[in-house]
Amino acid sequence: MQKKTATVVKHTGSHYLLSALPEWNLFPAVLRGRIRLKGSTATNPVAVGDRVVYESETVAPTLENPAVILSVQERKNYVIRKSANLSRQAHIIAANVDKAFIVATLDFPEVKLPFLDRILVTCEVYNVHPVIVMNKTDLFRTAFSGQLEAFHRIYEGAGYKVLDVSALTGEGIGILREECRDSVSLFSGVSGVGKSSLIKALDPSIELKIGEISEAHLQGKHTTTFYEMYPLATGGFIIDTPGIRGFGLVDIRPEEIALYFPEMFKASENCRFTPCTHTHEPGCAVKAAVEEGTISSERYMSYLGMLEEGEKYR
Ligand SMILES: Nc1nc2c(ncn2[C@@H]2O[C@H](COP(=O)(O)OP(=O)(O)OP(=O)(O)O)[C@@H](O)[C@H]2O)c(=O)[nH]1
Ligand SMILES: [Mg+2]
Ligand SMILES: [Zn+2]
Repeated sequence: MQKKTATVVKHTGSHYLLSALPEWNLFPAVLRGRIRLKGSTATNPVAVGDRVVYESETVAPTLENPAVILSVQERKNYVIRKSANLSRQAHIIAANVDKAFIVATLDFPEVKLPFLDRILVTCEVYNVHPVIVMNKTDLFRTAFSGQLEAFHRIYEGAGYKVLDVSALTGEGIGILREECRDSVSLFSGVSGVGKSSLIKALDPSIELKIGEISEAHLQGKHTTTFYEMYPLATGGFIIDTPGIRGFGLVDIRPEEIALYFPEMFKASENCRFTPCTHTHEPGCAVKAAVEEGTISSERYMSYLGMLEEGEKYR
């Protein structure tokens, strides 16, 4: 039997689908026995985006005679989340991604900045380049123009790229498509922001389910239930994900949190004390920047929230 490598493009619960990227030729595979990753508390040892070594009795494995995954190759990076803050178990969302598009909408569902900031911190911790995608601009261009501007000010001020797009009208889709070319990117965000709709807009030939927004709660209905990679006709691979519910931080100590707010990390060079928690210390350059308005108070509040929570759950 020959050993070969391929990338995991989907995990359905009972089996995995693999393809030898950049080729797109899917075949099923299973885990034989237990693959344990050293020091990992993850509930899933193998995630979408993982490169795995497998063996197969046939050239074209089938569900009756699937390939067998033997090991997972070292990851370039990965994105992980805890299901809840008190939970010890963590779930690897995806591995080996070049970019993460963090999709948000001003409303339907309303973006919660502390939640968005958690996702951004997680990207920074795991070395994944985040790009913020503000979807449904067709609804906000006029009605929410002040909020849209404020959002840009906060996140561009923090050093992030913010793309305004609409899966409905096609605004910004060409730019997003260029951003996806030549890379493996992850689409993340809460349910109902339009992750699947955007993927469909990027490549209408991709078959995926799109949900509705519940009238009662103005939230999504968790339509996408699996992590799945798709090839884009114009180049690049994208991973659609189920909407994130809770997002506990993993592997990060309270005193490290500020390192992952790029604008605070930069300003902290001028704090009088090292380490500085940027809360009560005299001569704190971060607090000074917040007062001057060069660091947004929203981002600072998110930071304080994470700090407090981090201390509570130690
Ligand atoms: N007005 C407007 N509606 C949109 C846009 N993009 C998506 N929607 C709608 O938002 C709803 C949710 O879209 P989905 O693509 O299923 O959202 P999702 O983020 O994939 O949601 P989950 O799979 O549940 O995580 C659907 O009713 C879409 O038609 C947009 O650009 N403008
Ligand atoms: Mg979806
Ligand atoms: Zn400080």
